[in-house]
Amino acid sequence: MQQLNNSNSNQLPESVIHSNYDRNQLGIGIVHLGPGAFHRAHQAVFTDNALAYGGDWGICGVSMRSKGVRDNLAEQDNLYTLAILDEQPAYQLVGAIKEVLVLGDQREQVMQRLTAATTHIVSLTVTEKGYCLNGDGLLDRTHTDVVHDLANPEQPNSAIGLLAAALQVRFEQNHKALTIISCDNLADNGSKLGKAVVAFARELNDKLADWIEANICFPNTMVDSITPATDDALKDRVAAAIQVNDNWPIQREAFSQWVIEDNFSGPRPHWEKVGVTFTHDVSGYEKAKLRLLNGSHSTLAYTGLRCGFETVSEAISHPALHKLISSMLLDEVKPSFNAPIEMDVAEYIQAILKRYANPHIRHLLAQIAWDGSQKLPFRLLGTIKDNLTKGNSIRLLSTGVAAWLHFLVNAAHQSLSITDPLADLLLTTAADCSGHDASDVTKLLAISAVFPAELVNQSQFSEAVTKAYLTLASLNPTNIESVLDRI
Ligand code: CS2
Repeated sequence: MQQLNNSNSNQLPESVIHSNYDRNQLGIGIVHLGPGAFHRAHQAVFTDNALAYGGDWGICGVSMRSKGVRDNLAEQDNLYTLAILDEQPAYQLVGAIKEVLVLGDQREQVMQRLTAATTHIVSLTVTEKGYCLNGDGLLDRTHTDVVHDLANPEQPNSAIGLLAAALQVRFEQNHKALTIISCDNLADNGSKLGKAVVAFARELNDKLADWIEANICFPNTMVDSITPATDDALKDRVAAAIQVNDNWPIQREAFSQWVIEDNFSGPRPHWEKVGVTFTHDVSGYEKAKLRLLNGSHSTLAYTGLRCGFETVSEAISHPALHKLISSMLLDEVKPSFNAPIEMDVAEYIQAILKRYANPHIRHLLAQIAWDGSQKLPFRLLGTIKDNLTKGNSIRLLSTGVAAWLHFLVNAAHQSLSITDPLADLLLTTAADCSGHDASDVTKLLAISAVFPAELVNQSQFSEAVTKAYLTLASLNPTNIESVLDRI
């Protein structure tokens, strides 16, 4: 079977969707840090669709460390297939990514792209841990990468250091400003990114920090589309559908939403013509998504794994887990924030539960379970904090926290590795836990990098997590209904 490439990309089956633009004439206007599956399923697809309305908005992807995306896409002229797996499956050829570089191998080319006058946007999907933030959401100056980059500002390893280095060159050469767009799941993502870059720059050069503050926009955004990791089954399915080999197709649900604060330093693609929402206040959309979708995703991941399920659709199909998640969303998360006036939150919750039940998407709970120390503060702890302030219930929210604690203790006892930047600290602490004592909770809530002292010191919180932890201690695939009914 032929390899997908420029020459055969216009001979694919008629059913394959593709956006109408001349890719050969397409210039690069966007640099994206972290061209992983979510970027390629979400922002790159919105951009590919917007290219039909003109503009040199080709994307240069920059992998901070791994070479896989670059090396696999290089064999196919950086083309790839998006498989939309829903009631009506569809396949789209995506050509917006024109180039993929690896920072460690191609630092000079990366800097050339970042400092080019034709680059108007830098966007990021580097996951929560890529921002090098502390528990207060500010730049963590003790972070290994930050320490390295401040000592070696021209050889940065972190996204923050790389952005500062690129802005330094643009500042010195008096280049036009650009817009830096965070597309990661953290609250106030753009504001936090901007503050971190300015704080980093100020350590090196006050004038640069002042210039960034005055000229560079960091719009907040909300991003949403369920995008499971690529597996061999997807590769086989795509090869059969498009009749050429694609080294790295991407899969996602039909639902895809992007809300961007209308705050740009310069030009941007015609994203508004392809369904992107521009607003002056992203916060309502962001809280709705982070708290309702991501908060329930993490809760379902840790409870579902303990119940012996592998995927989101399997777990949400169990009546007791469906009841836990829907009650948590309706009774505890919904009252925790002010949704955008146009949003029907009850309808949004039902849509989330339907999305989770999508039988065409195989979304692994183990993938969602990654990086809990970076996710729970935005997904559950912020909601708990607000509910405590308002005097609202935190019983079900605390169940998600308690389920994560059991996930850690189970991993430690089974000598399993976990994907989390704080893995060593988490597993060392968890190894000292029995799995069924209240003292476990005291030990794990003492991890201040995750649990702020002002939250832990509120007895309602520690008592609710302890109660849920002790109830979940006996949870297993044979007693799901009886145990969860006691929550
Ligand atoms: C998931 C998210 O892996 C996870 O943590 O909760 O990737 C989720 O699928 C996306 O935010 C959906 O938009």
